[in-house]
Amino acid sequence: FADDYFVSNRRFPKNFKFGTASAAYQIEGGWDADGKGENIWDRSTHLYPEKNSYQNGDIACDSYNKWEEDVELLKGMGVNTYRFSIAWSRVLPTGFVNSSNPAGIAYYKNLIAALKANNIEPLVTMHHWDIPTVLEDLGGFTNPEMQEWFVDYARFLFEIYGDDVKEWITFNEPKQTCEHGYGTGALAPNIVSPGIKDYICGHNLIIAHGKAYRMYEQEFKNKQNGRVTMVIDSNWFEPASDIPEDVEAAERNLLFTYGWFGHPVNFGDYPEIMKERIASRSQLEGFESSRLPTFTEEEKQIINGTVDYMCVNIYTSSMASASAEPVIKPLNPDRDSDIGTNVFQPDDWEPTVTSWFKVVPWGSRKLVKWISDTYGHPEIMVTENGYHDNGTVIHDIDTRGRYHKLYLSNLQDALYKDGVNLTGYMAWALTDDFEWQYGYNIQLGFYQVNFTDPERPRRPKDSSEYYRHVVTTGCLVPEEECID
Ligand code: PNW
Repeated sequence: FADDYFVSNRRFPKNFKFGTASAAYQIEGGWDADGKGENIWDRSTHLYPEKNSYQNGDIACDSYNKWEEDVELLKGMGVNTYRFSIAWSRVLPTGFVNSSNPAGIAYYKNLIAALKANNIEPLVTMHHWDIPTVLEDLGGFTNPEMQEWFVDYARFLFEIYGDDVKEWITFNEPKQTCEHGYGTGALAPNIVSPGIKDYICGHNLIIAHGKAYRMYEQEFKNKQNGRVTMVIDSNWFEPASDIPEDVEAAERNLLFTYGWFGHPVNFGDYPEIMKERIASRSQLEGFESSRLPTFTEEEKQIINGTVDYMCVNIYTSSMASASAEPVIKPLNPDRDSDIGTNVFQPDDWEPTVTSWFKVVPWGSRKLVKWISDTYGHPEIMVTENGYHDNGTVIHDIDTRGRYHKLYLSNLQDALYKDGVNLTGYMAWALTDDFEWQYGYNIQLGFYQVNFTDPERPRRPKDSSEYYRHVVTTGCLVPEEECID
């Protein structure tokens, strides 16, 4: 992007939700502390260290012990919202509701109370990739029973925390959970079954979400008055040219990515193009029925309209162009062939340390505009956005600081110029953390953590100052240049 891009000097609305986001496995540590059960990330990092950069989250940022310090950092930063996740196996060690763990329950009770005492609203994710291994051994998201196990877990959370938590997220990034947990195998539980188990996972997860939403509606909504939603991640896909085939290729990628989950929870079914293409390729591959499962009429009713507002995690963008129909490989289906387009990132887009991650601020504006247009102008929250480096850079104003500035400026244009009802922005992340398969080699925090020091000290990076300025003033530029 051009360096002369004009950074907006307008102020974000007074009630805009600014915060940071995190996930239990990435920060807590205490993997077997005080009765916590094993989850699929504990198992993956212990049994398959080679799949996880030979590192693990056994201690991570030690936020299980240092949560008060983290709340102090949040308070110092001036955020009004904190997004975090509950480790299912910390509160329910086996995953089933008959196994509850008082120490785990107390941990989140205390955290929530401390946040609220500091006027920081908790935005709570129920599942950020870490299901208890007992449930995984029963098939995890490939077992339809998972729908009911999740509903039971959700009810347990609403009962315990629902008087204090008013903003609930059922699932974080089901695309990652299913595509990489059960398709490519890059993420725990590291199951390799592309084009089959990834879709089965998505199917059960969507119904689990829908059932949990309905249960909240029926059993809690009128006394607790909270909101329930799902977080969906997607790249923006830019057509490689303006020929109709490339425009269609880009749209098709958005539908197979954001729409895979966004359509069912808004409209009650998968996008037509997904159903058509997977069914027709499945048939050519010799399957009796589509590899993409079908919702029953009853399931459609359950899932239709089950997000109180929409969420998106944004990191980067890609270009898409039309391609010849990928060859039929009956024994090796995969999601990319189901999409059937070329996807790439041009060499002249600004790189980061991560191969798939180029800095594309304008893509964030287009993505939230697409979500707004596609789903009837709902309220939208950006629930993650952040910049990868190798974690050694303290003076990160021109990298991470600039990244947040440019993405926020584009998002603000979506709000003020495109009429997108954007109400919040959660930066990933407050502190450096365990970055899944990359271990500690990639980092996104406003605070550096020394992972070789048993005390896990936090040290501010320069970007923390910038983000403090943004959230406390609502301005992306110096306050004196900001207009109201
Ligand atoms: C997010 N992609 O995952 C996760 O929600 C976080 O837990 C994670 O730490 C964060 O990204 C930072 O990397 C993603 O391939 C993983 O586009 C991959 C993609 C996007 C998001």
